[in-house]
Amino acid sequence: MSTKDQLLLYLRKNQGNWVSGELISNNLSVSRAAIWKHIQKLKEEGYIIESAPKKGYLLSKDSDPITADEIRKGLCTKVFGKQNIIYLKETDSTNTRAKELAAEGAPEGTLVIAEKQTKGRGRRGRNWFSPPGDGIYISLILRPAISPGETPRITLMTAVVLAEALISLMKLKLSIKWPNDILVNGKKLAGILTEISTEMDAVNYIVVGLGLNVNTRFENFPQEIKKSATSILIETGNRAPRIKLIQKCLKLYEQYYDMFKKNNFEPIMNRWRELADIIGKQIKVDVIGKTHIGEVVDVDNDGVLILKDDQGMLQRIFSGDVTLARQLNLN
Ligand code: BT5
Repeated sequence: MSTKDQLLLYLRKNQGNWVSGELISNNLSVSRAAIWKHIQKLKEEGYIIESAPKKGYLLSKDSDPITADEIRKGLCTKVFGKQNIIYLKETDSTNTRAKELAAEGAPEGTLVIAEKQTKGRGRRGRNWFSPPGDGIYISLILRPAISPGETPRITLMTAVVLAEALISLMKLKLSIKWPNDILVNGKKLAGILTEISTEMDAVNYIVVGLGLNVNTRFENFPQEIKKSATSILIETGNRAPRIKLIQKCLKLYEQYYDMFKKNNFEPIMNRWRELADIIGKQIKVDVIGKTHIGEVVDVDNDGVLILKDDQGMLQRIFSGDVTLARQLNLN
C-alpha cells in the first residue's frame, strides 16, 4: 500500500477527529513534510481535509470524493467499472465524453464519471443541473447485440436498477416516472439519458447517462427546479455515501444486464410496472408538437406507453413528458 493510501486509511479511521502530524508521522514512519505533501495530493483529489497548527489534520465527516480508486475498492463486478473508469473532475457532459470514447472503440462496461458537469444534458436539449460535490453524474458504455427498436428497454432497465439501489441502500419510497425519471414524493430525484449510435439496422453502442441528486440542499437548487427537484439529503435528512451508491448501481446493473442479454426481460419489466405505478392512471403526455390525454393501459415490453384516449382509441407513444391527472386537476 502506498504512503498516500496508508495516510488515507489512517485519516479514515479517525474521520471527524483531529490527528496530530506527529502521531501520523510515527505511525506511518514517514516525515511530517512527506505527510504534508500527501495531504495536498488528497485535497486535490477532492478529500475535505482541514489542517491547523497544534491540532494536525482532520478528514471531514462530509468528505466523500468520487475517484476511480474509491469506486474500484470493494467493487464486485466482472465488467462494469472494473477496468475502464474515466474520472473527470469537471467536464461538459459525461454522456458526450462517453460517446466520443465509444466511437473510438472503448469497450462495454466503460464508465465515465464527473464530479461536476458544465453542460449536463437532459432529453431534447434540456439541461441537467450538475453541481460539484453533491451529485452523481455517470455514463456507461454498452454494446448489446440488439436492434435499435429495443433500446428503450435499456432505459427501463436502468430505471429499475437505480430504483433498486436506492431502495436497498436508502430505504426510499420512490416511483419510476415513464420513461426516465425517479421520483420521491412526486419530485425528481434522478434522470436517465440514453443515447444510441446505430449502423445499418444494428446498435453500434449505447451510452446510458445517469444523474442523481445525492446531497444537494434545497436552497442550492436553481429557482426553476426548486419545486420539482429533490435529493436524498432532502428526503432522508442525512447525507448519503456516493461511492456506495455507485458501486451498488454497477453491481445491480451487471446482474440486470446479464438477464437482459439472455432475453429474460419479462421479470425486469414486471418490476418496472410495480415501481412505476402508472397503469390505469389518467395522464397527459406531451410529445413534440402534440399532447395526448387518456388512461394508461400498459407500458409494453418495448417501453411503449399505451394510452386509451377519451374516444376509446389506443395510442402508442414512444417518448414524451408525462403529467399525472391529479396534477392537472382532470379528475
Ligand atoms: C433527464 O432529462 O432527466 C436526463 C438527465 C440525465 C443526466 C445525466 S448526468 C450524467 C449524464 N451526462 C449528461 O450530460 N446527462 C446524463 P429530462 O427528462 O429531459 O429532464 C430534464 C429536466 O429535469 C430539466 O429541464 C429540468 O426541468 C429538470 N432538472 C434539471 N436538472 C435537474 C436536477 N439536477 N434534478 C432534478 N431535476 C432536474
